[in-house]
Amino acid sequence: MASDRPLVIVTRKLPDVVETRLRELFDARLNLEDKPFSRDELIAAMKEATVLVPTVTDRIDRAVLSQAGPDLKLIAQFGTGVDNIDLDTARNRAILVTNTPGVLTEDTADMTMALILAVPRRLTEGAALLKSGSDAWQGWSPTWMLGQRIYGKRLGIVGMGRIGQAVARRAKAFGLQIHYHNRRRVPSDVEKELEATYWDSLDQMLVRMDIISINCPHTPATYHLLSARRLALLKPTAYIVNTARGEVIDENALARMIDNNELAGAGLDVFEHEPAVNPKLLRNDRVVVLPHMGSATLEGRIDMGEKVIVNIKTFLDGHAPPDRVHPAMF
Ligand code: 8YV
Repeated sequence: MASDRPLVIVTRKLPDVVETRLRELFDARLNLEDKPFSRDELIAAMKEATVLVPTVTDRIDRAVLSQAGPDLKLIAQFGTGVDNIDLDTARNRAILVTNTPGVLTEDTADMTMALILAVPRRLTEGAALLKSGSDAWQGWSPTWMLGQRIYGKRLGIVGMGRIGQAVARRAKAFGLQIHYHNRRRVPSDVEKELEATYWDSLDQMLVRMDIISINCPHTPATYHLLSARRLALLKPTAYIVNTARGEVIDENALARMIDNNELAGAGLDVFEHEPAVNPKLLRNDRVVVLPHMGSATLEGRIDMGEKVIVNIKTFLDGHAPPDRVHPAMF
């Protein structure tokens, strides 16, 4: 017998406690196997569901949205970034989109800071060498495995939203001098707290920095914001860290420049064509790569699930869900 509760289709496996609550509240169709939906499966889900709970791995473009069924009223994204969803088409079809901002700020900032530390100090290189079991380590040497000092360097943050500010707070404690570029200048009390220097010209900031951290969303305006031309503005001793979205950097140009010693290295948690990673980046010891783990803590994923549930519940109860996404926000 069909349920009289609204059908909520979840595209990926979520933490048990989140799935249990979804089942308690809604007619929730879960993906216990965590097998990513094919495009056809996604379209089939959109035809049937009242609420879809997708993630970054579901590409909900105009063609997919155009096949949504009449019941589909809400896309409650499990994640903060919504660049996988065509927001304009969703709005034109009167489908509301929500996301999960705020709850993954600290985890993502921690991972960003970890990469800022790991790349100049050659952390993964040293760890991998020892674990390889080889006899490559003949004991301590004064000139071996030297990296670059972090303390006192200049960090340029591209995108000074919640995550950018959380990165700045951490970086300041490590003795980095904070600079940032953002569409809007942040309030002066925030600038003061972070002792942050604002650059309205991204180019002008790039030429002066020792480390760049990408913390802006991926939108049409930020696609390849770090283009080959802009990457060439960086000092050859500069490092670049990206925990935002791969599309913000021209990945091919980045890989080529690190290989050619035109840049010192990179720490990357995200990639332009995930899950594919440019083989040049994988091969290069001066590049630390992580498989999109920025928000990957159990607590974070449960908090994200809780946000999804609140968004769905308030919406189905006839209220405005707290985390509505408007195309103009991005
Ligand atoms: C998420 C993220 O894990 O929330 C985001 O925007 O990039 C990740 O940390 C993923 O996107 C979930 O959909």
